Amino acid sequence: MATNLTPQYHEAEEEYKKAKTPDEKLACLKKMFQLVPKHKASEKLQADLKTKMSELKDEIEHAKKHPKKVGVSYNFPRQGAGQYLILGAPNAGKSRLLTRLTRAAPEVAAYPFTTREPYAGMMDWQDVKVQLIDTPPITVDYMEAYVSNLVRAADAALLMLDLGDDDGPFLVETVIDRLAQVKTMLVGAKPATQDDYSIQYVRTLLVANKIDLDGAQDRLDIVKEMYAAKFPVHVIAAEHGTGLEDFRDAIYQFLNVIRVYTKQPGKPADMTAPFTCPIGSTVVEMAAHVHRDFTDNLKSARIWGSSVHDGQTVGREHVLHDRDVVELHV
Ligand SMILES: Nc1nc2c(ncn2[C@@H]2O[C@H](COP(=O)(O)OP(=O)(O)OP(=O)(O)O)[C@@H](O)[C@H]2O)c(=O)[nH]1
Ligand SMILES: [Mg+2]
Repeated sequence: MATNLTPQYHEAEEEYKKAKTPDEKLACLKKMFQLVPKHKASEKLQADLKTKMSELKDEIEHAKKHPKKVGVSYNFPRQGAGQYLILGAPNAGKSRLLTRLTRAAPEVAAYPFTTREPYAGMMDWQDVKVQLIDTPPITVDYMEAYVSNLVRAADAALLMLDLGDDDGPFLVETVIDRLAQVKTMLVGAKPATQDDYSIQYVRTLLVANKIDLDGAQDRLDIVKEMYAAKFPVHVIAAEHGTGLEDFRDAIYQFLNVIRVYTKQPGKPADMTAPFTCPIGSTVVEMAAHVHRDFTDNLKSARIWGSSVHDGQTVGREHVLHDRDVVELHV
């Protein structure tokens, strides 16, 4: 027996085929169901449409109860002499610190969970720059999934502690624990040997902030007792700039890098833009930063600096010092 479907039904069916979301599909199916002539010959079609509508309703309900987690990720290519992540509990002053040390302007506010996304800035130190990245806070219940990846990729971390809050020292412990759960260990110094290579150790300075507030000195005593053996502790008041100049030095020094300036034969050195490389780097290791080809082609170098006679010729394996001027020869 013929079902005799109307052109309107076929139109609705075409719409259904083009529909993208479950809600759109359901709307089309309802329309189709209304347009099906209700007689014996169309019973099977009516039953099919009902089944499809019921399945879609289930799908929509399920999606409402279990929203898909949209994974956010951030990627900050390292810039300057090194990259630090600023970490800590809510309201510790992470964003304020970034505004004091760089020209970045993240929101700073007197309530927790102000920062929702990472925010990068460049800190000047003498003739180099250090990259600092502010992050959303970490608590027992809250840590953005991408934060641990950022920490693992960074050269080091600044762990901020609020000396204005009795819980400050303990909230920092939570931050350390949360990261440790995902095999990201904040440490003052990396262990000499490592058995478990899935663990990433990240060298960290503990930053005791808000020393200007009442009771901060007493809390600092507790902080030192809890953490001084584990991390270098720096005391500041980011809001007022207290201790920031020494802290700026400490941030650079902790990277353990040296500056090296390059010069072309017969020309003065470019003293404006040093290369930075790890303390203990050799001439050839440094040259690889300048250009990959030097790794194979470099024959020797002439050096001007504190540890050599001016213009002394050295081999590829000569160890460099901070502020050396290097002329590379192929
Ligand atoms: N008294 C005092 N207040 C400070 C100091 N540093 C920051 N604050 C204040 O502390 C509050 C929180 O500062 P933020 O920099 O927004 O803190 P945060 O750690 O980024 O906070 P979240 O983004 O929520 O994690 C603001 O009201 C700041 O002005 C300080 O050294 N002393
Ligand atoms: Mg913030």
